[in-house]
Amino acid sequence: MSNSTSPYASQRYSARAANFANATAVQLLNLMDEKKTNLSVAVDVTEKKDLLRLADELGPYICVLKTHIDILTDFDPSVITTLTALAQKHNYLIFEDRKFADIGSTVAAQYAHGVYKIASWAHITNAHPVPGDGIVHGLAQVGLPLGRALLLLAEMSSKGTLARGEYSQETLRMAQDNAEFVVGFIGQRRLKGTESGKEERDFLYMTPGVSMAQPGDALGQQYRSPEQVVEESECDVVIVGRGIYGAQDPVAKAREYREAGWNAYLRRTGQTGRSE
Ligand code: S5P
Repeated sequence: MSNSTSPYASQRYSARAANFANATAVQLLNLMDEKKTNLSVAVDVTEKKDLLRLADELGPYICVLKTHIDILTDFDPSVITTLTALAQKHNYLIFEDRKFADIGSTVAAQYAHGVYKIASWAHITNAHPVPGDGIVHGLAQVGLPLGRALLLLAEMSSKGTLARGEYSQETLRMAQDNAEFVVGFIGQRRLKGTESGKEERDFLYMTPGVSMAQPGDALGQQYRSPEQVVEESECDVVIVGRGIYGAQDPVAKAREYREAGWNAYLRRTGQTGRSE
């Protein structure tokens, strides 16, 4: 087992479900152990046929499908109907990576309305904490009655990010104060609850910036391995984009990332030894 900084990092996902009041978080933690996967694929493609094909092909290997629905050039509401059916077929959750960042009243409207009506289909979405608690309250007004969950961006994977230090600690405080709806973070490492002066509680950490092949891209993205993310940094869900959908054989790559992420989790939780 690793030198755990958090009491939750050594627990199994399904055991941690009891730490959450939010039904979406409970569903996710349980399905991860059931399906034996902590892999999320970021399917950043611009045509609906590619999105839907990958969602179907990769579905058996993932716990979360991460979308940027607004990059589709040919979006129409049937995309949502099909995505929702695929999520049910393969038992994964949909995370729309919308990165809300405005005042509460505006984000509530952006979440509920517009072309995409994100709250009506995305189990999980995310927000930058930069506006203050109002952004969480605005999104919660729309999302909580629907049983949705929110992640806050505590840290980013990109070079030069301003989301660090005190900003990240304040993000943790904001989550602790709104834990019914905020189930976790987009971040690069598990933050210590005590660093914010509040009682330690369990949160989910989903981590992008993962590649087993590249150190980064030309636009500031920085990559780490699934082992670094899950074992060293004690994060829970590994998010992989181009490393999977950009490969010649996305299914084969998804299997590789799934295995790497899952084995790292087994070691972290003491279910297998380091030599295996
Ligand atoms: O800090 C972040 C947060 C996010 S959500 N860094 C990121 O890269 N992301 C997202 O993760 C990004 O928008 C993209 O969808 C995915 C990473 O894609 P990749 O192709 O670099 O693996």
